[in-house]
Amino acid sequence: MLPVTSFSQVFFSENFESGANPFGFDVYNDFQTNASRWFSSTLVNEGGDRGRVWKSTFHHFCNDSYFGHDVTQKNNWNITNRIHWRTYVKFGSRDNSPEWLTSTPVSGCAGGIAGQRSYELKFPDIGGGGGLQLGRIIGKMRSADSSGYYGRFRLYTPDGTNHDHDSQGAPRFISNRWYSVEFMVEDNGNNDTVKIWINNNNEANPDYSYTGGNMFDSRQWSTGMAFNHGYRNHDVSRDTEFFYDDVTFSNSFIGLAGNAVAPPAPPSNLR
Ligand SMILES: [Ca+2]
Ligand SMILES: [Ca+2]
Repeated sequence: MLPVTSFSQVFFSENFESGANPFGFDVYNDFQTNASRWFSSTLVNEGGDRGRVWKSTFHHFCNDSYFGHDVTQKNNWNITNRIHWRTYVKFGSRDNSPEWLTSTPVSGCAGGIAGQRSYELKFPDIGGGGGLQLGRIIGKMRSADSSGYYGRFRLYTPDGTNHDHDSQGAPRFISNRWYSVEFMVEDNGNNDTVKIWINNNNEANPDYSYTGGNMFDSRQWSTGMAFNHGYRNHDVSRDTEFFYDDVTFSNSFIGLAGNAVAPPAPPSNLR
């Protein structure tokens, strides 16, 4: 067993195995645009370690709306100076699929998203709304290059820094594979720390680690703060699929779900 402090607490956890939508969340954002041709979502059974998961399909059309599940911070969450967030994600259901294509403008789309053609999903968007914009911590699932075949996880901190999961050597995402994505934000005054783990159960060896500066202020993490799971501010040049499962927030390392065995590496013949 790993040692845990007496302050260790899982604030929220949902694996979609039982219950009904919105499951353990406070809110499920169906397409705000009320246009099913733009977006659809459903519960699907992946089997194996994942079981039931949430699947969203983004159709080739303009769309800039919330699409996922939200939860708000409760008054009994002992967040103190640290937040851990972990979720499993999968992009597409075929190998070698360009799930992260950037898009050419779509006729009729609002001009406001014209400058944001790169594939990007905000997942999660913590602290959005409610006047907490300045404290916003945003996870971004986005294109890693112009080919569309590779994705990355980028954590944006309120000081304006972008932390890319692959910038210290970790592999980028490919289609049709599950990835456990965990990050930690720890407020230590003017010497804050960000860590990111990808399919990684070793707390001491994150895939990305950075300490320095005043990146965020934990005094802004208070009851009612939003943990939004899913905002898309781009259109797509083809239909894309995004799956997620096992959403967990804690004030200590979460690691991999179940038996904590990392998933096998993709076959070497995949690009
Ligand atoms: Ca599940
Ligand atoms: Ca700070």
